Amino acid sequence: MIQHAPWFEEARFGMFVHWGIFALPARHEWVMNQEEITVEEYSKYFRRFDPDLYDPREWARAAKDSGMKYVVLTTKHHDGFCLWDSALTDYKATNTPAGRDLIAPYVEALRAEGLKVGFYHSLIDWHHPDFTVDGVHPQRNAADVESLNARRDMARYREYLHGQVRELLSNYGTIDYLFFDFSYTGGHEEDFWGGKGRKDWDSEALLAMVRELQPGIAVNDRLEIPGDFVTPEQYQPAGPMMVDGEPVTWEACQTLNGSWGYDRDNLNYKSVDLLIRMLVDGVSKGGNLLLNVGPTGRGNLDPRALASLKGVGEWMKLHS
Ligand code: FUL
Repeated sequence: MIQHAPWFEEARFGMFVHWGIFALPARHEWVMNQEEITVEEYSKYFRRFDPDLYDPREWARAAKDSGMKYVVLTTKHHDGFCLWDSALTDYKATNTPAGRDLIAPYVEALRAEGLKVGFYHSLIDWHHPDFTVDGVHPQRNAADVESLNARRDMARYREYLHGQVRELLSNYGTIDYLFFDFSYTGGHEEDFWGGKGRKDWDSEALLAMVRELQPGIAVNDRLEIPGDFVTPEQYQPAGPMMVDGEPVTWEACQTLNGSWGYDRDNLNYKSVDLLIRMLVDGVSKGGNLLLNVGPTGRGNLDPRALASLKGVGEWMKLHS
């Protein structure tokens, strides 16, 4: 049990929301990376981001009706685009046609429905000019990687990362949950894909700041130092999860169709029956399920996602 956040294991079921300008190409939240799109080319989505159907109260009601107790939204995903009015960048919702901070109404909507408030925050940033180009960067195959990196300084990026986390945990009242994503040195000192991890983020200082600003927050394990819970991704653990022989708090995150961001033409949806089995399976092994939805570029939930949530909700009403 997380001593300072006992609600977490009681909650058992939450909604993950992957939303940002990657919802416009509607292929995958990694589209910038997979298609090696430059910052300049990608900015067309920034210029057109106009979520006229964004109503976080609808998200909150859909989560609540399906039996979920908390929601976790991507404040910034790996593409670097920020949904809130950060003072540290221009690459934010306020400067798109959306023209406003989209995190404030989200937080308010969850509180109104009695749901716990969660943020996802990407450690990786493919937009920031100081984030060095490594083996998993969209510009990894650029002819001039070395000269690109000569001007980049991870120490400056680290300051930006800490500053943005400070904003998010200072300006929106109590935040219950934080999902950092992700480190990829594989825990080794030597470079792994030119990988980034604990040292790049200064994980110890970052986590200490998080704990100071929000003493009751539950934080995940992707800073490459122990957090409050571990995060199996897109698989069901075989049994209760253990680290070094000790049982740990865990939460599996799962997609509806294999993609986290809105993927319009991907029809590979899990059935409601399977989703319920996954929830029961996880809970029977002592874990939580964080089930993902990827709202469209206009901000609404796709009818197929809504139908899945509704189906699980009907079962939850009778059996939870
Ligand atoms: C991964 C990310 O790279 C995915 O895009 C997604 O956010 C998932 C929950 O975590 O590591």
